Amino acid sequence: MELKALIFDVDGTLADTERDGHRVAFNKAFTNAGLDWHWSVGTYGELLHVTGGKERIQHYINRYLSEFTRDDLTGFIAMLHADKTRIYTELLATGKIPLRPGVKRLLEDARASDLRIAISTTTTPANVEALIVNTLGPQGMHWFEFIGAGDVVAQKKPAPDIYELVMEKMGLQAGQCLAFEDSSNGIQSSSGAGLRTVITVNGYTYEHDFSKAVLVLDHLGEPDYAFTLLAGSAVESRYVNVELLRRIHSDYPTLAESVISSGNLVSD
Ligand code: XBP
Ligand code: MG
Repeated sequence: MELKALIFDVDGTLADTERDGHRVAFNKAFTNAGLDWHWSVGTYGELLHVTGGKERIQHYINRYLSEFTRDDLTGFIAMLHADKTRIYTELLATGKIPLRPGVKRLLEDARASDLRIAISTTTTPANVEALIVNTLGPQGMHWFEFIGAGDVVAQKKPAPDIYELVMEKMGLQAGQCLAFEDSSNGIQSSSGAGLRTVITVNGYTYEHDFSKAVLVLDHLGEPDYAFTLLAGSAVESRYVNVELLRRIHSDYPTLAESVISSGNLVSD
């Protein structure tokens, strides 16, 4: 199948948002609510295995604060999380968190090559908009054909729901897309939806299991700032562009296609 679309995760993939963005915003929201909770860089790394901010707070209470009670705990968590979202989007507006190397260039290359682009993330829609607007400008919102974000699916990553929703909205099959992820939860979600996945690791995820990835890199690279290949074959490339992605796409069968071909059916 021909490559038609690139589907990007946001946190950790488009930008390194977790340690100095989300974590900081969670901590400020806790302080604003009069709580003495503090998520250190290390603690936050452990908490990241639970995707979704509200789910992460709930998990933290269950795991570390079994005595903590509120009449309406769900409402309390929602209030904390709304404040965290406000703080986080204000933080992004300061421009302190840039896109990762190669991201803007690859998005522009995809647009110039008529590849469709979309987003698949567990983060809150307002956070996605704040990142895009503050890095690509307001017109950046039009670059993405569909933004699948937050509570729109029954189960967040590592479930495949959000990738399945994005493909459904775009009228595409897994064999026509490539996913970009940074974490174990992310690749479980994308590969669970049958997608080939390119990984760019970060400080929180470099030791995760990426055995299902078609390519594992430290970042997407730029012509004057080569990526380091961690797994997979990038041949002589120094940076990820559409030409390389088309080659990768044709070299690797998706899960769905390999099942079809092992049943002796030919896929296009
Ligand atoms: C990202 C997340 C998000 C953010 C917080 O995962 O886990 O929960 O940390 O976002 P992924 P919210 O990159 O795999 O999508 O607080 O808005 O939920
Ligand atoms: Mg991510």
